[in-house]
Amino acid sequence: MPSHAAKQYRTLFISDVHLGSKAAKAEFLIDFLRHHEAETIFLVGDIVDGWRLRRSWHWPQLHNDVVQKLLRQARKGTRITYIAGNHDEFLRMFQGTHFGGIVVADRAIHVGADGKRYLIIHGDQFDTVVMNARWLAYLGDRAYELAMFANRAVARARKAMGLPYWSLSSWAKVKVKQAVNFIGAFQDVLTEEARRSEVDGVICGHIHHATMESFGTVDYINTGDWVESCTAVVEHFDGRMEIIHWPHTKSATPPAPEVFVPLVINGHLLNQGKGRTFEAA
Ligand SMILES: [Mn+2]
Repeated sequence: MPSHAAKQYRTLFISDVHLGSKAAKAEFLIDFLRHHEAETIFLVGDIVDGWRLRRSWHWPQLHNDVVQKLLRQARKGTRITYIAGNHDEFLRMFQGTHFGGIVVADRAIHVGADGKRYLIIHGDQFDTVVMNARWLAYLGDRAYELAMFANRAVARARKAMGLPYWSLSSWAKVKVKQAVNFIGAFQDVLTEEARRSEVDGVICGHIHHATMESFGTVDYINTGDWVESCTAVVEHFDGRMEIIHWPHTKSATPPAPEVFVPLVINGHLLNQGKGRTFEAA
């Protein structure tokens, strides 16, 4: 049923929902989709978290509702392209196929209303650690837990020996700095790929960091995520791109207790969770 409340856009770009993980803010995304409709939707990867699903099955009705809402929009004529990410890379086997009107692809070119051409890609393809040593990413979670555990033990030992407290914050600062450097490196490589593809911009996800920047002649746009920040990118009918930060509305019932999904790439923790709790494997 078309909603009167929905704002109309030319295109919506959404990524990193991680359905199948407890951290997915499915309810907020459904609310967002209720308020934002478009002729074309690009799902820019990691919509379904196959890694989490393999480790522990978590598929509540709300996650189904997201899928159903998208399928319904496809039936109503919205063009939907599902770009595979690293967490839903099983889809890469189905490139070019359709399911329920949704086209699966590894990458796509989108032509904006203003004629600008964008490469749409998740972005993990350029992360050699994720591609070649997937176990390192798994290990990343555990390594972080271990580091925190070790820090507490060290703090206790130092206290017992009458030594001043060694703060984790300096260590954390270095980590954050590395994460910022990583974001820069990610932007560089994606921007370079856009240049190679002879397009005017790149729209990607993967690092859960929504931003819109210009690097020389190339626009770098990251859609963010629906695990923590609840962000999406919209294209207006004149081709203007905009990041929408969807507020966690009061009408929505409180989300399930926050489960922090650490995003570890190249050994760097990229996202800083609020409730730092870890899901049992
Ligand atoms: Mn990803």
